[in-house]
Amino acid sequence: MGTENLDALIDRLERQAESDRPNAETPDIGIIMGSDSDLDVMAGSEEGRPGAYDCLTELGFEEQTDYESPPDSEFTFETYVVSAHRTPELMYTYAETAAERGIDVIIAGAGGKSADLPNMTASIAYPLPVIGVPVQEKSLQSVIGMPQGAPIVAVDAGKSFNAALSATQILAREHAELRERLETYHEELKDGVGTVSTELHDMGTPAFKQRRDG
Ligand code: RP5
Repeated sequence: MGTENLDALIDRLERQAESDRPNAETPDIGIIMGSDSDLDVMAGSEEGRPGAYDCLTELGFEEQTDYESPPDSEFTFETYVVSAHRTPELMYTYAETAAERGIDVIIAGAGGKSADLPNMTASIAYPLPVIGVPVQEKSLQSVIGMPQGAPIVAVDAGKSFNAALSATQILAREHAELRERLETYHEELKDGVGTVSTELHDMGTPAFKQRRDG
C-alpha cells in the first residue's frame, strides 16, 4: 500500500493554489489539527467545552467543504488534519499554499509534548498569521516557544474557542460586519453575567444550585 490518499490531498491543495479563485469564494480561516483525536478540543464537544467550530458558526461563519463551491455565508472556514510528524510534506504544502488558496488566518492545534504543527506552520506560512492551540496543558511550551523573528500567536491550552475569536478579530479589521458580530457577542457575554448574578442573588444560593443541577 502506498500513500495515494496523502499524495492526492497534497495535489488537491497545490491545484487549488494555482486555480486563482476570487478571494470572496475561498475559506477565510483554515483550521488544522495534528490528529482527528484533537477534534473535540478544536471543534468543541457536547461533553467538553465549546471550540473553534462552535465559535465560528455562532458568529455566522459556515464550514466550506468544497473549495470550488462555497457555502452561502460571506465568511467561511475549512478544516483539515495535518500532522507535523507523520505528514511533514502535507504540513509544508498546507502552510505554503495557504495564502494563495485565499486563507487569511490559520488556527493550528496539536497535542502531546512535541506539538510542532502550530509553530512549524507559522514559520512556513509567514507572514500569514497563525494562532496556535495547545490541545493539552503539556503542549503549551512547544506551541509558544518560538525564537525571536519567528512569531506565533497562541491561546491557553484547549481554548480553541478563543483562537476563533482572535481569528475573527483579525478579519474584522477589514470587515465591519464581523466587528459588529464580535461586539454583539461580547454584549451578550456581559449581559449573561448580569442575568446570572441577579438570579443567584434573588433566588438565594440553595434554590439557584438546585435549578442549575437539575
Ligand atoms: C499530536 O499527537 C496530535 O496533535 C495529537 O494531539 C497527539 C496524538 O495523536 P493520535 O495518536 O491520537 O493520532 O501530534
